[in-house]
Amino acid sequence: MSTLIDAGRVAEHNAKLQANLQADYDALAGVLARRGQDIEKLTAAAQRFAVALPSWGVGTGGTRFARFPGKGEPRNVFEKMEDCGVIHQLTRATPSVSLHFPWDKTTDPSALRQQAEGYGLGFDAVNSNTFQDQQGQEHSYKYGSLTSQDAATRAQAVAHNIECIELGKALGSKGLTVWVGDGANFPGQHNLRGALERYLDSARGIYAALPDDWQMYIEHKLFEPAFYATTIADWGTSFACAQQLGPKAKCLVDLGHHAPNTNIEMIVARLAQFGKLGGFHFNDSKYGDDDLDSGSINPFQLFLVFNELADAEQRDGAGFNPAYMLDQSHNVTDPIESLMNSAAEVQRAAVQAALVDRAALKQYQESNDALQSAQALKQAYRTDVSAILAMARLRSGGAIDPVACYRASGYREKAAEARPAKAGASSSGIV
Ligand SMILES: [Mn+2]
Repeated sequence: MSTLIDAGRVAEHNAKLQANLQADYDALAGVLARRGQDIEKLTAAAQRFAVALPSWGVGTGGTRFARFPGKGEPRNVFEKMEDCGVIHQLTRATPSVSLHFPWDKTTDPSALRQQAEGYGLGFDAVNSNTFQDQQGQEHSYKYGSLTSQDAATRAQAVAHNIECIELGKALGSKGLTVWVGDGANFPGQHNLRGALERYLDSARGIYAALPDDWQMYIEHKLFEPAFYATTIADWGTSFACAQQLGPKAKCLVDLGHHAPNTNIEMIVARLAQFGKLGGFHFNDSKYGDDDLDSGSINPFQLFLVFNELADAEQRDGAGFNPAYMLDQSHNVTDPIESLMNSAAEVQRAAVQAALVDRAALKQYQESNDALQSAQALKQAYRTDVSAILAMARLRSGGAIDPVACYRASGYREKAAEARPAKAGASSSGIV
């Protein structure tokens, strides 16, 4: 694998930190051993953990008001892959990239695939985009895409999704994520049932084009840009559509796409129970679809989501395999640093969930011991597993402290020189 940051630099960085890490790791191993847990198993599981990077996340995002670009932002999909390559080189937890079309469209998919392989990267689900008009597009999505009142507009949106499948096939992807902003801004603007009927009719056209080993992820979102009634607003609608479409259609849970205080872990449990949990877009939120860094606002919620995933894995075995992806907008940080941190925060929640003593928890639950049930979760959540994450990175060839290593490498400064800002560069930001 070719490395974007000199491998010698990473080794030098690790050499400085390794003795302290070993001491922390040994101390944690002792704590966990007293609880009957083997740290080596947890570290091996952390090494297997993988979350996909969003290609749109390596550029600076923005809000409805402004975007303040950073230096050295990638200007095309190949430069985005370089940044993703750095993130994976240092974290070893992000071996795939989720592309967004047409933003990431290339006329040379084999070159893109080759570049990705060089960095040890593959391609996760591809994303279609019918929430904005593209240059030269015949029919506008101003009043909807898959749900448009106009048959030709719907056909255009279906054709775009099928094109995404074709592009994904050329890259080795196995999934299509479909999110539409379709909906109404005013009561009465849409016939609510009619809009969903049109959505399903269009979605059937996309589903029919899916290869047998592909999945279609239906992403719901409560509101925005439709501020009165989004057609696919909640997990119930997503679930109903996934059931209507067939076994290859599943629900995608974006953590920011719910009303405040929604019990997201319960949604996860429900979807897992009925075999329709397709995957995640991880991020964090305070008020709405804030697209903040994973674990930055409510790390306990992230842990509780992974607690349900650990439970589902125990019940359903290897067949339970939801797709993990990050979906964030980085407005005030270096996107590479945010993505490295976020991958580690999701990985942290997964390791913490693996610490839960499930047999003890079951006993507490069966004896209605509410206090100890909650404590069983809290004990796992309060355990600082940072040494496990760092050891997993070290053993997999990454950096003990990815952000420190990245900053010392001067990668951003070099990128700023090599990538002068270009008008109309490939889009990044909020999805
Ligand atoms: Mn999303």
